[in-house]
Amino acid sequence: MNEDIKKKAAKLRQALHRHNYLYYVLDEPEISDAEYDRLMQELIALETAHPELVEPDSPTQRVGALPLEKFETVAHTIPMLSLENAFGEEEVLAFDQRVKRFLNTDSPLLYTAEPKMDGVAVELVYENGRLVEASTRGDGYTGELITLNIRTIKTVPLALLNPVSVTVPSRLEVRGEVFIPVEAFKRLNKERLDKDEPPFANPRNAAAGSLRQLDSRITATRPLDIFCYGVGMVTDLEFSSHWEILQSLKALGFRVNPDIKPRATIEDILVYYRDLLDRRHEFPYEMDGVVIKVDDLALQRRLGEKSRSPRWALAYKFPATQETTRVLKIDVQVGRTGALTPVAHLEPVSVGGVTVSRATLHNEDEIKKKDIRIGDTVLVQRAGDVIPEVVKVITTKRTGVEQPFKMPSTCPVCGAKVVRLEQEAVSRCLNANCPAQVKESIKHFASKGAFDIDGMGDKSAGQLVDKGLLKSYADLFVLDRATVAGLERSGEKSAQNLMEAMARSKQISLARFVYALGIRHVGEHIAHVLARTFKTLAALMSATAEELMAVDEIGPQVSQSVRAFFENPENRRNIERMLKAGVKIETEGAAAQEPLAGETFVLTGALESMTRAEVKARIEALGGKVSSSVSRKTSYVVAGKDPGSKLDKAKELGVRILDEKEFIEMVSEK
Ligand code: JCF
Repeated sequence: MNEDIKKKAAKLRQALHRHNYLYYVLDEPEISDAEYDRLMQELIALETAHPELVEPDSPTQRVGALPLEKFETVAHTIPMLSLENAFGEEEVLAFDQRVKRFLNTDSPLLYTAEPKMDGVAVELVYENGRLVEASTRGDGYTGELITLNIRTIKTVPLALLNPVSVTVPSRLEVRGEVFIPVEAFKRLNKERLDKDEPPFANPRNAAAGSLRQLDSRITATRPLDIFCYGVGMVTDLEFSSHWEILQSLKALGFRVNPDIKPRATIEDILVYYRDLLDRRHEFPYEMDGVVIKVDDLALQRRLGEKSRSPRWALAYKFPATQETTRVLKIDVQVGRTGALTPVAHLEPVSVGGVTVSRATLHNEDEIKKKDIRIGDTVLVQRAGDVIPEVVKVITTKRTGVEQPFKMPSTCPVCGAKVVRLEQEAVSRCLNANCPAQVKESIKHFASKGAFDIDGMGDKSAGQLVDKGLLKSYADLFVLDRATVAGLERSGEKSAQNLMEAMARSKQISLARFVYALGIRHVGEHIAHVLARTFKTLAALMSATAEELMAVDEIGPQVSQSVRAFFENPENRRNIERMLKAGVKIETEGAAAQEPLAGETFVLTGALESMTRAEVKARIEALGGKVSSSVSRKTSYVVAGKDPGSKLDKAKELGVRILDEKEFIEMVSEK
């Protein structure tokens, strides 16, 4: 192999590692996205031409690899101990006293404290500056090897940064906590709900589940992040304090929590704790307490460990968001799709400052698995924005009078027969006219991403259905003002507002309209895809299963569900009635606003007037798609300065090539 090519690849890898760090860890990029992409493309081209150059720590290898059969286990060189917990200031002050007594000193000690992350503890092993192994904490002594999954996390360095101040150690074990930031968690769960997948109960479960994937390509799609907080075995480096370790980790390219309190007295740490407790919801990540560590490593060594935890550290936990209470009764709610969800009514209890009187029990199997009975004393928890849930039954509190729950065989709302399909965990009421389903489908129809009718929530929809004034969402637009004004707790003014909101909502994009219909498996995203592809309602309604399946991202399940919906005569009638009542689907408007709908662009080289991110956003705003590789399906290749191999490929396949001027013209005149 040509030495120059080898050197060139190494240089590219190093540059990409650095820019990845500047972008993801520091959020301070030094080069444009276009430039970054150019470097990446260059490396991909080199590695494609010389596959023997590919190394596991190459920046090109973050996309995930083929699935494993199972995880191997690995022993930690130095055990990953857990932390002793404290739940009040007295316990923290007692810890400080204990440490001083142990060290036989009266002088104040300095502690470094950090938010305690509620995620998954991992260890990353670097040999000669490269990530070679990553594992979970496991039982503290052996963990599972999850190297492929860890590699997909953008904020984990695949190779150490090499600033002059820090030597590259031949072996470096770094410890940290993998987590999912709060906003990313909400987005992830929303996407899952849209796809009819069960949401994660909390960010911790989501992070753990994502790391436990045998298929790292799935992990690669999850918004995982990491904060590193310590080291295991380290060669060639000397540290004298915990704070210094954190600084060195930062210098080596690791992400270290920016909200750490360095070297403070125990009193100041208590102030820090109170402040974090007050402001915990302002942070982009969830924390469940504060970790307090003796800063001086010489003192840490003298203190040593007890069997399970170090004597030099303490986890001062936030007040529990789990409490025990009693299940008073279990009833069943009927959702928009007829799914029956058992809900526990609880003796009200304050969980982390919020009163909880109900908890979802998910479905029948979940109740069986946890063996939850009416009258049971249970542990309930509330995590973030999530609906409270029952963690487990305190079986020692059983008296023998507790009653097991049985799923009703008829719908508690309409009395229709309840059916549980074989492959499904849920039982359903199959009566499409069931008032509960109608209420929920109207609420969905009026919700933000759909018709966005302010004022058509629980109360109004509930009353209108109960009074027999609405039998489906299609009746909404024929409501008159007098009827609306006649609702309880609805004066003239709010009736007027609701009528105006409905009138305003009648002008609607095809994507919102399709989402509003409440077709199973069609969430906001899929509705957009369908609208973009078929452009008119008529075209979508008459699309065959094959035509639907041919669309990127649409599989047999969605295709079938869409077909079934539009084949149902009642649904077709409802749509007709809405159109008659003045609902205007902005078919042409949408087409005019999305002139690039159906077109796929590939970018290569840098534009002078726009960054790559801007180009992408502009194309997508106009309804087009950006793809990373050129194929016969590519509509245009946009070639800037220093284009890469994609330009050659485009020429080879006869794909239309736009230069910067042509591209700007295309996206600005419209
Ligand atoms: O954030 C955490 N969950 C966390 C756990 C932070 C730390 O600094 C830790 C830890 C577990 C053990 N430090 C040790 C020694």
